[in-house]
Amino acid sequence: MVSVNVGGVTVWPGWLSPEDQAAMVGEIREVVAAAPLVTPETPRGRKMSVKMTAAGHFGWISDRRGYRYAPQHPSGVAWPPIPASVLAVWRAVAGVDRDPQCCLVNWYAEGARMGLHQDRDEADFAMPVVSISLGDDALFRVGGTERGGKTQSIWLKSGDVAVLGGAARLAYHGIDRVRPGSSTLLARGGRINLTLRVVD
Ligand code: MD3
Ligand code: FE
Repeated sequence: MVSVNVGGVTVWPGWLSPEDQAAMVGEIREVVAAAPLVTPETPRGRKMSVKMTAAGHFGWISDRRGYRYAPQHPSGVAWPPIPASVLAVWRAVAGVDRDPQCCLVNWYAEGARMGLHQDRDEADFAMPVVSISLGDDALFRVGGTERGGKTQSIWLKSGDVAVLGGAARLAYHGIDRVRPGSSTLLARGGRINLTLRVVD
């Protein structure tokens, strides 16, 4: 298996076989059945284009009161457990002795995007973030640790795993666009991104 380094981010193209991807999507559908996707609202009242839910001890939520990690889905139910197949990816690539406490599920329909941001709501930036891409290709952009710096772009494809650690942990990053029809994994199209994190 050969990795690619983009702006300090390590990407493992095709880490998951098509069979493993299909099985993982089945497990994520169970997560979504227990903890339905929500359209997060920013504290300023704008709706995000990505729908979200989570598994694990914490989920990341955003609403008019602000954004934060929370131990429950907005409906009040506990987040379902992180699927075993997802946990296995973390244990293979994260290189740390802790397990993730959050598996954030980002669901991109056609036209959804995620603006450049830093992930800094976690307590320990020595802990990496691991990302798993499923479904349609996405144009991922990563820059430096300061807003407005140079950026690099790479297409993330279904089955790719990215490890965001070291200096890249606080890099600005986002998803510019998703390429409709580029994968047959999801019957109705779109993209799922899973991010695994240690939170506290
Ligand atoms: C680089 N998600 O959930 S995953 C997010 O594809 C998020 O849904 C994107 O950014 C997505 O916060 C990108 C790749 C990723 C995740 C975390 C990072 C890249 C990162 C943290 C630091 C640097
Ligand atoms: Fe992020």
